[in-house]
Amino acid sequence: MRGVKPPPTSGKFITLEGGEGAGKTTQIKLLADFLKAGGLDPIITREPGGSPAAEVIRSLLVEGAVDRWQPMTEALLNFAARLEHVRETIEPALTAGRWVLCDRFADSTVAYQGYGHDLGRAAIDELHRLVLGYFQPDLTVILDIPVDEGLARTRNREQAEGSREDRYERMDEGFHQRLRDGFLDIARRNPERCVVIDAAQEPETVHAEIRAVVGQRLKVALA
Ligand code: Z5A
Repeated sequence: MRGVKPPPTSGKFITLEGGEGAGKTTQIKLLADFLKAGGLDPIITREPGGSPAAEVIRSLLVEGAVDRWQPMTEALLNFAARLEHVRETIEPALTAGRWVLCDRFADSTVAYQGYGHDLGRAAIDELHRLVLGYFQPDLTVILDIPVDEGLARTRNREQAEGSREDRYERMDEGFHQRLRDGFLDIARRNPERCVVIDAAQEPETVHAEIRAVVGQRLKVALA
């Protein structure tokens, strides 16, 4: 039987990042199931959102009536939601020794608002220091996929579900390419924290690579 032997420390904070259709939601569920089968009790959370106040901000940003925000307004709202999420959900879970698996975190603000909307990495890094100090995930998995493949996946999903493209999916290809380049640049600048995985592979292959990375980087015995 597959098993997980966590070290005798507090919980671990793992984030999954990537552009549209990279498969974060799919992979977070697979990873959570694997960790549960090994005896851990991880929580799955997401951004924007993940605490009651942060979900209110998400409803403005993702499902709200406003179709176009100033990029800095969007960055500020994402960090406001993030502060609530960290204080109310993530830190208490880590202190209680639980693992936290998060669908997007601060790297998404660097990629979307910093690179995609041209606010620049330095401005987002400054905001991060102001709001969260040096708080960062223990491990960030960046799911990398060519822009056209990721967008094709989200469009297929929308056709199957009968939903409409969201405002980010409607952005031009240049925006999505800046996102992809941005995530790869984040990984290059933070090699101790970030690992890039080829997300164009089969879901089970991607999952196996994530499991291996979690074992190696977080020094846990996974079998
Ligand atoms: N945003 C921001 O601008 N600034 C910030 O600071 C933060 C966020 C935190 C939140 O959207 C939006 O907020 C997001 C960034 C912005 N922009 N958008 N859009 P969201 O939470 O509603 O959704 P998302 O995070 O963008 O998720 P996604 O890209 O739509 O999907 P995903 O989670 O990466 O993928 P998935 O749902 O797992 O898979 C997508 C489809 O592909 C689905 O049909 C799967 O069955 C299929 N799939 C998954 N993996 C595979 C493989 N390996 N092969 C084939 N098919 C696959």
